[in-house]
Amino acid sequence: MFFTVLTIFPEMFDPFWAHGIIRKAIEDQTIFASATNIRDYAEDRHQVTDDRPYGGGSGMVMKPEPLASAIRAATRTVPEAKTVLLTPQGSVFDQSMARELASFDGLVLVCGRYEGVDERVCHDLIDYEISTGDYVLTGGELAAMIVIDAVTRLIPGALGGEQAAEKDSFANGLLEHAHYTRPRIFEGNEVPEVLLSGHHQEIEKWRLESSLMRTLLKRSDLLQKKDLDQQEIEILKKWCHQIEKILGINDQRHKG
Ligand code: 4GY
Repeated sequence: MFFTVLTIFPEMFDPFWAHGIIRKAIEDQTIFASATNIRDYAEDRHQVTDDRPYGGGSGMVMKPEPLASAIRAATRTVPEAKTVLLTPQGSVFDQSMARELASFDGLVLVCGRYEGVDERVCHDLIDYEISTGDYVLTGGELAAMIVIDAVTRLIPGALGGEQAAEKDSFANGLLEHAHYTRPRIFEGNEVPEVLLSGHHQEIEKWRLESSLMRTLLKRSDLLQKKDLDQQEIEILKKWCHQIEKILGINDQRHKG
């Protein structure tokens, strides 16, 4: 996978490329990553990348010519690459979008600054407009890092064998189960007994219940979207039954 970032602050990416899974993926040539300064494509003596908005108003707009030249240069280098603009106006980024982007040979990530990007560049040269969430950043750089990070860990070989991407949160549409490590008792709180038992089947069942419970309590929207399998349905029905029993007992009490 080739990542080409277009930005007026390429140095922001130096520490990002230099740590953890991203660094390892670059070293192993699982990904190829670069950040190019849009300013390098400005033709004027002062290498200006912004201009005043037509129609007036405060703030500046990203000029179309340097940005268009930078995008065309990047796609010439990786002709199969898709172009992505990071903007609050885009489709909200999620794990399924990360999977789709991971299937391409290259991504050109365009980071806007100022008040926005000239609409004609967006329209003619951008394949995907993506938002990482409903908030406004000062530029697209942090959002581009989020997309690169989430996509990289889905590329075969980027994660060590132990931490496969298929096993983790969202791979199955559920939140991750709770995690514990030593010590067995921390500030009076014990690790669930079953995790110390060595019964692998029991542990897997506990983890599925933990996943389902956390998803139900914290993100019931995910549970509504999910195609539940038979085992998951059984667990939810068991809880439902237990809750109905408790409510039944409570009803009896009130009748006296
Ligand atoms: N949210 N998701 C986001 C953003 C900043 C002005 C265009 C977001 O992706 N990007 O807030 N970007 C703006 C700043 C130019 C990008």
